[in-house]
Amino acid sequence: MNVLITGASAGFGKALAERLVANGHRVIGCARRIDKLNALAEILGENFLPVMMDVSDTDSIPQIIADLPDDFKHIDVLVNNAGLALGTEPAHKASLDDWMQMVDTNVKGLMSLTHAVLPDMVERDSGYIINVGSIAGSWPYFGGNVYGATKAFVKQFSLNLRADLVGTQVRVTNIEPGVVAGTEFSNVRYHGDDDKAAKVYDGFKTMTGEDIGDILLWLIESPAHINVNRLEVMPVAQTYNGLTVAKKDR
Ligand code: NDP
Ligand code: 8X3
Repeated sequence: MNVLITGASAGFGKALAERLVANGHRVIGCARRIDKLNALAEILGENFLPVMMDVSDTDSIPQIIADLPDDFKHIDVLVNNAGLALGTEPAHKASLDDWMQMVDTNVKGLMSLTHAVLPDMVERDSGYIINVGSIAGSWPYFGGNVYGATKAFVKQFSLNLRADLVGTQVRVTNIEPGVVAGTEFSNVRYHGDDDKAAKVYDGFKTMTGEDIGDILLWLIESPAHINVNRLEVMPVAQTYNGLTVAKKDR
């Protein structure tokens, strides 16, 4: 299969690329840091095609897809994984630039890739779009504001794609992970503050990028007649909390 992964230079995307190539698939690995992708290509060989792409530069995407070499042109699976959280401040203290970057990447980038790739899948009556959402798209938490809202968009967009694709063989999944350590996610969220980033994972067993890579591989290799609509996954240590009441003595 030909699998296009956005955000293949780190984290989940990189873990998935490694697994797919090991299983004989071809991967188009996209990200902004082409040096990281080239280093991965050195290891993974000719079945990994590094492609420089900024998903938030939405005007550039159709041409990048049109320019793919013949062997990689037909995309069987699109993994919309590129994304980021910026900041954990409450809304009244958050940076508007951070908010905009999250929307441009997590929402507009994902929409643009889907728009560029989906018509060919429908034409061939075959294909699979996997969107990487988050538990933050369903469960509000302090400081989650726009990040959670972008992932709520990703969830509902995924479900609405399922509705539009009725009668076709094209599949859509929204995977919604909870806390995953060992990727660059928290470091990006805390704008490079390694100490704050590390504290998020103190004192409990998290999931890892490799765990998510395994789950994504399983989805991609699952039988073509099964559609996993949504898949929420958390470390056992993470679970739901009740609603908060602000008491007067606080
Ligand atoms: P990482 O920060 O490790 O990886 C993010 C990837 O996205 C990088 O490859 C980065 O590449 C790429 N990326 C970011 N912005 C852009 C852009 N504008 N254009 C192209 N690529 C971009 O994070 P994770 O692997 O942990 O996260 C992957 C996805 O999973 C994200 O959508 C995240 O929201 C989601 N998620 C993460 C969780 C976690 O706890 N880690 C939990 C739930 C969901 P580059 O910088 O080279 O462009
Ligand atoms: C990231 C996971 O728990 O920080 O999407 O929202 S969490």
